[in-house]
Amino acid sequence: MVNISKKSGALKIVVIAAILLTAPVAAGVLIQSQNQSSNQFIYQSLLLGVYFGAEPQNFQYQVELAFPNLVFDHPVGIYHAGDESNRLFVLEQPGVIKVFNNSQNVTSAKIFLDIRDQVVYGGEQGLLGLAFHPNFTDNGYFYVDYTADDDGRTIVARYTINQTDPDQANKTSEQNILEVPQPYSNHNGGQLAFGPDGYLYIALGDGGSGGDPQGNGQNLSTLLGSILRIDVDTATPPSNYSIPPDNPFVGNTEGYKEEIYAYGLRNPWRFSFDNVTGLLWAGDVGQSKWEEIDIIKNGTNYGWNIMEGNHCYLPSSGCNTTGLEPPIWEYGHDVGHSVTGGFVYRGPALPELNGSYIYGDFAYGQIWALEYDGLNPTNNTLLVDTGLLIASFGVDENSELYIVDYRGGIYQLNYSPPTSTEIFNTVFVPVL
Ligand SMILES: [Ca+2]
Ligand SMILES: [Ca+2]
Repeated sequence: MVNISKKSGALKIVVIAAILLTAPVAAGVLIQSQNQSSNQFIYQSLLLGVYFGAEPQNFQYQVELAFPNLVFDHPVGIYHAGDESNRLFVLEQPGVIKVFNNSQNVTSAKIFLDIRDQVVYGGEQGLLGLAFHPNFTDNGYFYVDYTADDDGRTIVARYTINQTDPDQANKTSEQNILEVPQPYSNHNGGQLAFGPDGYLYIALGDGGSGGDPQGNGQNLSTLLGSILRIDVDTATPPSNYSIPPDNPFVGNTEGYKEEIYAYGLRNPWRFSFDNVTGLLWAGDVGQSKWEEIDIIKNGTNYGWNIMEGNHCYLPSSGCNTTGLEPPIWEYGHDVGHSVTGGFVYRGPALPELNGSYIYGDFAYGQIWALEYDGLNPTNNTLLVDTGLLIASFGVDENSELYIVDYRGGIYQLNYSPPTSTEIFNTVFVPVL
């Protein structure tokens, strides 16, 4: 936290001058862009405006352990089942799903599924994704994405809940939906989610190594480097799924994979649907310079490995960008090293973040709020620099947001009003 009262005399004069010059403008812009008018928010914006020239950081947010008694083994995801049971499910990368009641004072989590004997774990391999069927309450189906222990291929499989114990999955119920050979151990994607259309979306990275040596990102004849969309409620034998009729390459004669929904992706690490707009948001991890946020649309090419973010990658200059969709936001490796896609915030606890896309950096631990509507200038705000290894974000049945720290804890964002000291410094310093 930067506090004006801690600054040296000379710097203090500069800061005060900056305050006098920029505070009203900055505050006005922020208020307009947020379209909010509560006294609290105006006041928060004034604080932001005051500090805009000195420290571009919203110091009022912090993270705290959401379930202080629970520690997980390399967690990479948190989910709810959509069954109004108020349970949360945490994905442990070695191959375990834990379940617990969504209560701050919960003291233990149960093992919901343990497939460690089928999963190869380490680096970017392991149990990487979980999605509950939209009709889970009726059919007990859920889907996982993991790296197989025998050859490192990606498996997307369906499991069924134990009929007599809702906190137990039936391990022998596994039905493989999709298997994808992996040429290298990294860039496996892994996110699964059902869209508002009822179809299952699956993230696959470019296969791995560095720089996409096989050119999988731009190759429509491989499932790698893509977000897939399949219909798991209708099977077209021998597949255990069918192709949605409006998938972009349905019925093509070029040998393109009909499962592909969007492509040109390097390693989409966490995507999510905004449950208000239905938009699909993804973080795509960069190669060596640029991390990016994309809004994923049907049939669209996100550029890898021709481009990394908004920049030519191969070739390194003068690349042909025709037909390539740029990210809606990017940041360089001077800021962070590995984006973790999050969620458009729709929870009740932090209404000032409603509609902002909350995402982070795995390596450096920042959490940002990105405001994007395709019309107005995109606004990216650092909420908090956590020091966590942000493996994932997740939401509960109330759309409240959680942050998964790879070292074991589940965190949530909270907001603390400015202290009286901050009020004094912020409001009265300019008139001294
Ligand atoms: Ca791989
Ligand atoms: Ca891209």
